[in-house]
Amino acid sequence: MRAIRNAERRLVGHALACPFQKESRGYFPVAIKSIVTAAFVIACLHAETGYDAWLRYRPIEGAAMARVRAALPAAIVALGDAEPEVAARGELIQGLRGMTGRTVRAEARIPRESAIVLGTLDELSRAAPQWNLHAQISEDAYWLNTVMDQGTRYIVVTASNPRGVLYGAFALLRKIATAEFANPIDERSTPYAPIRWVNQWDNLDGSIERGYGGRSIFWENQHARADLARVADYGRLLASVGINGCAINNVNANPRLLAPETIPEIARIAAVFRPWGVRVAIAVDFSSPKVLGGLGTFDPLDAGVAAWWKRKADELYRAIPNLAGFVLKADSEGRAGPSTYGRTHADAANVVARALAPHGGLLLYRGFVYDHHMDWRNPKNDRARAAYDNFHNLDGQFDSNVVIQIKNGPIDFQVREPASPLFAGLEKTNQAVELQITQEYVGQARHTVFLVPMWKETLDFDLHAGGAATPVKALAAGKTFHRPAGGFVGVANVGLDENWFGNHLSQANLYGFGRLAWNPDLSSRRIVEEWTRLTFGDNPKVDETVESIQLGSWRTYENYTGPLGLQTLTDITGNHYGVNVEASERNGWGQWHRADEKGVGMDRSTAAGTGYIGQYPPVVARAWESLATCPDDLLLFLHHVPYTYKLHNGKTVIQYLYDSHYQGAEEVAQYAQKWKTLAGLVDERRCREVLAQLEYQAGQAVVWRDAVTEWFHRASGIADALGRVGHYPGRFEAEAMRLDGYRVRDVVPAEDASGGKAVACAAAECSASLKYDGAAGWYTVRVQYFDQRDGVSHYRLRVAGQVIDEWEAALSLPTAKLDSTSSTRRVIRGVALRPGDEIRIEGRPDGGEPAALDYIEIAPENE
Ligand code: GCW
Repeated sequence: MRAIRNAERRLVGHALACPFQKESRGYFPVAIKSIVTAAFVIACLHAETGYDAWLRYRPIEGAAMARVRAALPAAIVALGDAEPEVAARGELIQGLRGMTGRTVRAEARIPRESAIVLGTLDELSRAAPQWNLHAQISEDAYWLNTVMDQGTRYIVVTASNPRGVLYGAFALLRKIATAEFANPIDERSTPYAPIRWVNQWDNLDGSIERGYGGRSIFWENQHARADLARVADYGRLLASVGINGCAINNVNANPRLLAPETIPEIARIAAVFRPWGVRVAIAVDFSSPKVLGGLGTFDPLDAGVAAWWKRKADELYRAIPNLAGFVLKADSEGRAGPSTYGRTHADAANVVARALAPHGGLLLYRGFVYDHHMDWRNPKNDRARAAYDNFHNLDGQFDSNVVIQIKNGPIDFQVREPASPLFAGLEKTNQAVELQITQEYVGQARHTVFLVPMWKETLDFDLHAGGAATPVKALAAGKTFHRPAGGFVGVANVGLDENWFGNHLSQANLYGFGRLAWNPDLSSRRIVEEWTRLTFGDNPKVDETVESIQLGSWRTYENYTGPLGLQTLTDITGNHYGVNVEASERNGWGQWHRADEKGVGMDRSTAAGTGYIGQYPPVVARAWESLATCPDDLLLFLHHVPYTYKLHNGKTVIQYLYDSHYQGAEEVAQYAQKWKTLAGLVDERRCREVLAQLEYQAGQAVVWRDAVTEWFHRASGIADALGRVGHYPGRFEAEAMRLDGYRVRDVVPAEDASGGKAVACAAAECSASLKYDGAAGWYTVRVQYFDQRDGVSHYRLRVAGQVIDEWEAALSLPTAKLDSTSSTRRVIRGVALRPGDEIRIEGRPDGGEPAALDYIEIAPENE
């Protein structure tokens, strides 16, 4: 019932937002008003904000519509009253209405007419024993089946449990939306792993650690939000791709989460998720028995501590009987852990897991444990070793409801890392792979980076554990060593932004995560094709364009941010967003790339390096130990080589670094160009917003390109064979312009600004100008300026006195400094210039933001 109400609320919501709605009231007599209104309600779904993501249910087109209408029964029945089944019925009614314009009739029992029948196998064998539907269907799997009964045709959606029925309903809707619906149908689908969770790093104050799509949908001012409508809609999105668990608070957990007064609030969230088959999990703080419970200790071997965890788990399960379990980050990045008492991770995990076990709860214990105060001077130190070193020796000591949650790579969600060796290092312990959907190190919400191809490289990577073929996906899912639990965890961090992520194209990562967790054998292309059709419709030009952008976007991002296994060359001690090549060096965080004047890369070999490569099974270790067989993509992650070292592709390392950065920046420029050709084919708002995002990204890619290539040029002293690095035709540095009120400032690090300098306005209004002395013609003018978060400066471009463009620096980028993060580009096309014209930028500061400028670039119109 609640599901149906939700569906109605969504429709009404759209209707209210519809600009045509008002007109319909005025023009039509009452009798036909409701018909007209219904039609407009459907039309109103066209006003797209991105909120519906891939569940838009837009009318299907052409022949497919005729086919679906012909096959579609007029009735639907849900045999059970479990919430997911009721939700499934509501979703089908809503989805079919959107896609076919027809509202199927909800029946209380199987009618004597053709119908869609939803129910578990048990319910079906009671309601329709004559159908003889028997099958071995595992938990959450579904079976879509056409049954003929005395000449009447039924489309049956069944499963062993109500959640499976819901997944079947979503699968049926997806098939219809992607024109893959066949009648009759007989299809079974089984999820690859039981754990298909997302984690949200939401804090109780409503902020989200590494969240780029707005504030928390769960929490506000230390409490669960009063209005949890967004949680219900999130549950629906999760269910549509088969995700069955969600940890609703930050792994850097606030002990208050376990306070008696918070528990009813968790229960409220759990109830909102329940119709969607999403079980709530919570992240807990390991010192809770002491800091919350008032015990003198949180020693995992203390009997009082064990009793405390038990009492707490009992209390939680009384309020939330379907709680999925806990997530625990211990002894990591300053979090409390067993090391305080000289205990092991197994001691810590087991004391908590034993409290959960009687209730069927799982403990997801994070493998992300490392020392962030490592001595960088010691060449043998290596953070990449940490997960394996910390957990491998404990294999076999964890209880059966403990799952070690292992990040895909050994460091931390970098643009490229090898698969963590720990996946092969645990044979008698459950494990799950942790992937990051929120784009912390991959452009946050401002760069389009489709991560499925990256995840697939890890999931499909054969670690040769125990000598056999063992892809990471099989190890993580518990298939290789026949573990009782295992699977996939994605750090999602959706927020209150209308489109959930702050970037429409980023939604594909949540979709892709869910689809991979259900079936990691799906190809990246298949996933992106589904997502694109569902999200943007089935115009071939739109689909082809979106798919090609998405499929290439990870490699493109890698090309301009850190190729050859360098990791993302970002500000690793700061916002993890802008470029800062040296930020990883000379500190204890251990994300070192060891670039100096002679060479670059971490020597992780067994022979001379940190020995990390030796953590892999012999087949992998042998291949990576030798430069001859080490893949180029991981070279600098695994070896230190001179800049002149030749890659397998014949280029030197340094030339490859230059080339890839130029290529990456050029590729993003192409994305923006391609997107422009979709004008009129994609709804206006999303079209505009994606274009703005891609154009911004194109500018940022140039910032990255210039900073990284300049840095390596300076370090290596080796020129770019193509003469691009350090030479920028048509570029005029602001510091070399005639300045009125602007003061020259050094930018740190120097490569974050062209020429290492910028100008900042030290008055109420300032200007920087130059006399143009090139040929007359039409030009594109690019203004590189700084958009900090602490103000909204105003800029104006004048040519020969005439105002050509005006804009505001209002992006709220994550920095208050003049650096690569705030460096932003304004592109002004179609500017007529003659020799002698004055080009003048006027800046008006605001708040802490000094309307700073880096340079302008004048390029022939078509470049
Ligand atoms: O990547 C780091 C992030 C932290 C995060 C941590 C983790 C939640 O920068 O913000 O903390 O990983 O995964 O625990």
